[in-house]
Amino acid sequence: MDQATFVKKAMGTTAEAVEKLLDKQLPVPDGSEKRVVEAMRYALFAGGKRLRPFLVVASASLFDVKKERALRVAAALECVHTYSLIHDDLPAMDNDELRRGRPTTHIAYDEATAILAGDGLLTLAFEILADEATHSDSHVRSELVLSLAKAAGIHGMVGGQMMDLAAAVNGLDMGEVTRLQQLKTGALIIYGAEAGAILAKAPTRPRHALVGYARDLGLAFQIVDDLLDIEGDEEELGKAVGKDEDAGKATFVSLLGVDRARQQAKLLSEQAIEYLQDFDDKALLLRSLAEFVISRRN
Ligand code: GRG
Repeated sequence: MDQATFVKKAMGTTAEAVEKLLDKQLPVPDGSEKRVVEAMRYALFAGGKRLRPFLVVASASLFDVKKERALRVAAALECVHTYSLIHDDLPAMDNDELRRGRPTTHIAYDEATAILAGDGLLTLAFEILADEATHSDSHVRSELVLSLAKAAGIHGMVGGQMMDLAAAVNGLDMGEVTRLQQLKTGALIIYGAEAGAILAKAPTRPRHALVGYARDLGLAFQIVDDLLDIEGDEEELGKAVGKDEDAGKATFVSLLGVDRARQQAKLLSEQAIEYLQDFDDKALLLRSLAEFVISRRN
């Protein structure tokens, strides 16, 4: 089996397990809250690569963490990611009508329900993490909660999104685009890789290695996202293309050009792999993921 098939298969297995868990966490109730839960499920079960959950499971597997624990953290992280997509697609933000190959949540439902569905997913994530089933040690649970709150919050994804909104007005240079992306997309990706180490109460050295790996992986992922916005296929991607250029946004590709951006993504992927040298064969999944991220078509 070649490496791309291997990693895609492993990602599929994780996606299935995470979806099964989320399905159990989110039964549709009878009362007036039924609509918001349906909207949450609509956004969650629309496919998606489940890259962030895979990072949690793959990083946890380095330390022989119990699979059920890793899957709960993976599910929580996917809830936060899906909330961010729902809110990002709203008319007040990116105003998108297509996501994961189908109408965005505010189109399929309505804006108020989409806002609530995002809020519901964000809070559900912390409910899952804080539950004893995630880890018997309350210090570990509290670290999982704290780190995710930081990654998703004002010094992470929300801060990055705010920078992005302001950037449409001010324009950005290379350093600023890097910082924006590290916050907006990078912070959750870093959390995914670090979560395995948190669950395992791993020492500083492997933990730092995972953070370094994920920082480079996140940037490579973002550069490829920028490239796909120019070269990708709307049907394959399941979302609109050409949005960055139309909005006059500074991206890695607008600043570096297509060829240098692609070279940079390759370099970052190789650099990410370098961080894994202490982990030997156990890190095969993470190494393959770094290669997959730069070859992906969606
Ligand atoms: C609304 C607080 C708030 C934040 C939104 C992540 C984000 C911030 C917006 C998403 C917009 C976007 C297209 C960002 C570029 C990279 C990215 C996060 C792409 C979507 O993630 P994938 O490719 O999506 O992992 P799937 O659908 O596969 O899960």
